[in-house]
Amino acid sequence: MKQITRNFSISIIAVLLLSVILTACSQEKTSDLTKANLIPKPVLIESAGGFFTLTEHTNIYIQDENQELIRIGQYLSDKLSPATGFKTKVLSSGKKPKSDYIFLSLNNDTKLGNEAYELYITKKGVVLEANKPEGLFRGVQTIRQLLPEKVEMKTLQPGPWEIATGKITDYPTYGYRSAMLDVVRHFFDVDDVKYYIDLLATYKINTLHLHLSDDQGWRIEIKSWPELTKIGGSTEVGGGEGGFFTQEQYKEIVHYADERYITIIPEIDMPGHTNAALASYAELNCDGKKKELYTGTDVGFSTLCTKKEITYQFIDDVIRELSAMTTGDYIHIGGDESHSTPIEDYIPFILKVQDIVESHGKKVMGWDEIAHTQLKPNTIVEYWAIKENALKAIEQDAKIIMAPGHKMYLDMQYDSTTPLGLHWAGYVSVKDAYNWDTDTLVPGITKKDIIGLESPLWTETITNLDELEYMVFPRIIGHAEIGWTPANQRNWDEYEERLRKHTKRLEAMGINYYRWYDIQKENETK
Ligand code: IFG
Repeated sequence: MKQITRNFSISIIAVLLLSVILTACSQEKTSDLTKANLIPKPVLIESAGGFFTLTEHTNIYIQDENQELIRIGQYLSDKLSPATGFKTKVLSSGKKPKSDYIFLSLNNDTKLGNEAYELYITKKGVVLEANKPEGLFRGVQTIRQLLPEKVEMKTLQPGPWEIATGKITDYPTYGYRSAMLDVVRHFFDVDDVKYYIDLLATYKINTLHLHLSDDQGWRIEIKSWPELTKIGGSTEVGGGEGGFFTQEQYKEIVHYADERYITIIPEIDMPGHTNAALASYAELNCDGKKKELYTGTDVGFSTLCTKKEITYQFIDDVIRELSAMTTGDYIHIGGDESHSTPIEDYIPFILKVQDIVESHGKKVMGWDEIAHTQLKPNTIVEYWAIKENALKAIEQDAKIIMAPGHKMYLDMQYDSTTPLGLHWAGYVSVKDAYNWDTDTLVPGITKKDIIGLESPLWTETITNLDELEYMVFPRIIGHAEIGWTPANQRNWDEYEERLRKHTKRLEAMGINYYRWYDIQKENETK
């Protein structure tokens, strides 16, 4: 008898213990939608104080046979199914049922722009409306964040899958919200780039600038100049095997990004940062001799031969082939750190390159140094280091992308103990990356001049996705909020609290993010 009693009491204790653990793990559940932990923070949230519960009976309904909406619905279903186990169907029924629905519809309401969306959540279901499919796709990221963090897990998790009821009206402050990935210093292959694109989409970032050529490598196949990848694509910083995208692979990346309403902007850096091209073709060098391949991390030592006609034939071929594969309007021509190109050669060179880009139906983007040249209309200048260059660009009515190294460069160390990265622009803490405003950072660069911001990750010291995640997260999440949420709705203390809670979602996504708060605790206890 005693044994049965003993077993019974053990099992009671086990059940109690399990229920305590489960309750502790379940994040604080609130029916107050305004308390939802959303990043970027939406413009307007109203709470209705109840819950909608997603179940295996919930389906996604769209208004008609719109292939884009079907694809967006399927994207959401695919994001939900691993953790919920639900096979949420996408049904083009034209109208929503009485309950158990996520309804996607276009409302042709142009007033808030192409990325705006409205979410109406009731106990019966969720309605997501937008002017354009792109807005629906941004709203889908919000739906993901309204569900418990564990929805991002790749393994089956217990429910319930509740979303607080209410209304969200949301739209971005800036139309250009971008990340830049340097696939040259260390090569990141197609799967790596797709993986990063998916993370960027989660935070409503809408552009990925790919840095495809530099001193250490040439990373895009150009059929009319095959040695560029055969020789120029054969190494990287540190002497590794490098790599490159075939034209098919580049098109695959562009398509994958387009399906997430992310525009790819390819960069061919010139006239500086060109050693890989100079090592691939003797005729591109002024002295007619190939350079040696370079696997170090110096900058500013290379230049195309601006005096030779073949240089412009080369550039024309490269831009022609690249433009044909690029769905976006812009080609980035670099133009940075051309310390080996005399300014009197640099200026006419950039002029000619702008004409070449335009002749292939694209517009020009460049680092801030290109402002030394007469800029074509619609040219966009990326402010990264020299504010005087940005001001020169504004004098020419060019638009500015804010990418100041001391705020936006994700290869900057967090502090002096960061094992990866550089610090020529200073240390960039999680707070430094967030706690500033684009429109007031540089006197003379004002809201009317700025079309958005960009978070560059240069990869001299970054060799794989784990290291990329460590340097990029969580700082890029703050950048995403700066690009989306109005400045008067942002402040560091409130954001940091939201970001700390958001780390559970980063962990559910398996992201190797930098745990800044531990450091802060250490500093606080010092
Ligand atoms: N500056 C160079 C990059 C890279 C970077 C590392 C620009 C525009 C320093 N140019 O940033 O090639 O080396 O932080």
